[in-house]
Amino acid sequence: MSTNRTFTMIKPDAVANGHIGAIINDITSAGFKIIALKYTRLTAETAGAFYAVHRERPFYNDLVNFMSSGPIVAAILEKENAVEDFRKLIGATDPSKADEGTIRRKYAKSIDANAVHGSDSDENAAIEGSFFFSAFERF
Ligand code: IDP
Repeated sequence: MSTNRTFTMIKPDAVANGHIGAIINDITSAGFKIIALKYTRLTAETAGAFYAVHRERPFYNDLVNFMSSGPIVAAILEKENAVEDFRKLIGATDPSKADEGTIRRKYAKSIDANAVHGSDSDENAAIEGSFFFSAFERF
């Protein structure tokens, strides 16, 4: 994946609360192009593998349970400066600390159920995009 791409998930809380359309609209309105898009569901095993980097964190088990609790939407997005600009668009991890107008501020209720994921580096964007999409799906 080139460096002008990032990876996102619309998390189970935002899917369950009916925010898929509004969140995709916010993303495309901010200038991101959708390269790949998938409605799917993580198991405890695949969520655990996706978040393996957080294995030692105290919230790891809760995070894995939450992320496998319902369907999600996974997407690869393209824009100049994608990783940094997307982190700005979603806002801080804790929605109560996220700036007004950010996706987490608008659609998230708590630090764990925080509506969206956004890759934190170009390297992780490539790894995470490949986790969900084959080379054939992310041209
Ligand atoms: P990020 O998603 O903003 O990059 P990370 O620190 O990488 O934040 O954490 C990954 C995910 O783990 C968060 O999006 C959130 O769902 C969950 N998380 C982070 N910190 C906490 C916490 O203190 N309690 C519960 N869940 C947390």
